[in-house]
Amino acid sequence: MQPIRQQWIPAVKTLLTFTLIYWIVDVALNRFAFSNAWTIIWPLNGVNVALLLMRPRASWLWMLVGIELGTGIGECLDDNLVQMEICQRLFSLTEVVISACLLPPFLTLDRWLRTPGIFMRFLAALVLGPGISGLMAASLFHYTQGQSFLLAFNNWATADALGIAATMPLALSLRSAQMRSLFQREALPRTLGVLILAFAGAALIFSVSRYPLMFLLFPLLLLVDSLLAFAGTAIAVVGVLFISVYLTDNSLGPFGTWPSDLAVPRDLALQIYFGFQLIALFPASIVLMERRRMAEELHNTNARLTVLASLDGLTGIANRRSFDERFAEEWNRAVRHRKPLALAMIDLDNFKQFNDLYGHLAGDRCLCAVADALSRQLHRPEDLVARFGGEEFALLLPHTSADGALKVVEKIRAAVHGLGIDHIGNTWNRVTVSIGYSALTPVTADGKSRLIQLADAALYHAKSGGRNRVETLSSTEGAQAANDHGTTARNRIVRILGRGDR
Ligand code: GH3
Ligand code: MG
Ligand code: MG
Repeated sequence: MQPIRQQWIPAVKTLLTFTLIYWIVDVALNRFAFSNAWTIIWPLNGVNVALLLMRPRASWLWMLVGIELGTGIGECLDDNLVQMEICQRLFSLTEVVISACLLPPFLTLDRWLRTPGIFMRFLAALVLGPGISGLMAASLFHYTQGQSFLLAFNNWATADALGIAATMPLALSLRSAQMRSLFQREALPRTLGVLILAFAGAALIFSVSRYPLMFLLFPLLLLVDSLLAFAGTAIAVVGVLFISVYLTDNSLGPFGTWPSDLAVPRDLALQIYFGFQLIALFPASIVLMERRRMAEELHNTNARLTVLASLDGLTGIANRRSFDERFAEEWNRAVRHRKPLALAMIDLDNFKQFNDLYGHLAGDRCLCAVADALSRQLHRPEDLVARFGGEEFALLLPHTSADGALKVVEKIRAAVHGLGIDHIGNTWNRVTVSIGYSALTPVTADGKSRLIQLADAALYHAKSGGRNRVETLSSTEGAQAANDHGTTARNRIVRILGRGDR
């Protein structure tokens, strides 16, 4: 009992919902819209195809029955014969099913538009669905009412094909991310502005008959596409089509004043004209969308590459290249603002031995852990820690005096010690770092290497002083060291200052 109820209740719900909605829509369209113009465009089947594409095939049956029942009731209330209406509903149902079967199922708009062969499938859906049901309808009207077969076919098939070409893209776009982005608060004025432009252009094109403005429609729709993408164009197309049908139906514009003695009648001329515009617009819209997507992808890839190129491959922190760039920037900023800049060189103690004892892979893991510990000690966004090379790291602290730098580097030294990574080849039996730092207020654009030399010399000091310690060297000490060749410590500094790579 339970499974049967579970199957039937949703089916009946679907049936009743669609019947009610389509009944109301059909009555509303017949009452309030242009009742004579349905032979030019029949908009509902495009929506129906879109609804089917959005739902699994298993649920199609009850939706279709609801759709055709609701529309049928609406049409019968409009004085149509019941038997004729039943036949027309069956033809309409055939059309919708054929078109929906020819098109890919809809999950997201972008994916749907990027289905291989989508343009050919769109074209086939436009031609075969309305074409086959048009043949059926034309036979019915020809044999029961004596209508001209060609006229009856045209009234049915071209109006439906135009409806599918215009309303299906809109119905598919309604819940897309593209559509949402068009109506976000920041984008809304632009979206409305472009749509108003399109509608005003359409009103002009289809109300003026003195000048041939019809050739302006395609460039206008392409412009809308380049500004509002597929979803925005889908809105514009439906609006423009309704404006054109309304004005033509009121005998205005190039089609409204169409000479009645021509071989091609007015409505067919408008349908052919619009049909070709829409068929040409569809692939153009896809090409523009792909172009936008590729430009976006390229931009994202470039951004990713820029980030990758600035990071150290092993530790994931900034590499030497980004250190050099940031150092130059911060140096120049410090010159402009007359602010101090501090630099620290951090070197792992006896790290060669660590590798010898534990292997290079363990050495790599240790470098990563140390890099992580260093990063966690920095709290200002402008501070930077980078892998300078090998087992050396550089720390850049803008707007920081020597006193401030001391606090940071001491925290760093303690943090690495606190990691507690075993290193029996080191005096403390764990991994430690020695740090040399220096701070100065730069006055000229050149002289960056001076700060590196001072920090490097101080690092040498820390090493010779026993390791796992921090040392500094002020600018004057550095200058004295360069002039004085007396003491061994200062000789070492001179040796470092002389190292070509710094
Ligand atoms: P000191 O305390 O004087 O700095 O001694 P040290 O052994 O750390 O210094 P030295 O310059 O003699 O050796 C540095 C070692 O760092 C050499 C190399 O084995 C190791 N090293 C450098 N880069 C890497 C790396 O990327 N991975 C690993 N595992 N080891 C590295
Ligand atoms: Mg070293
Ligand atoms: Mg070392």
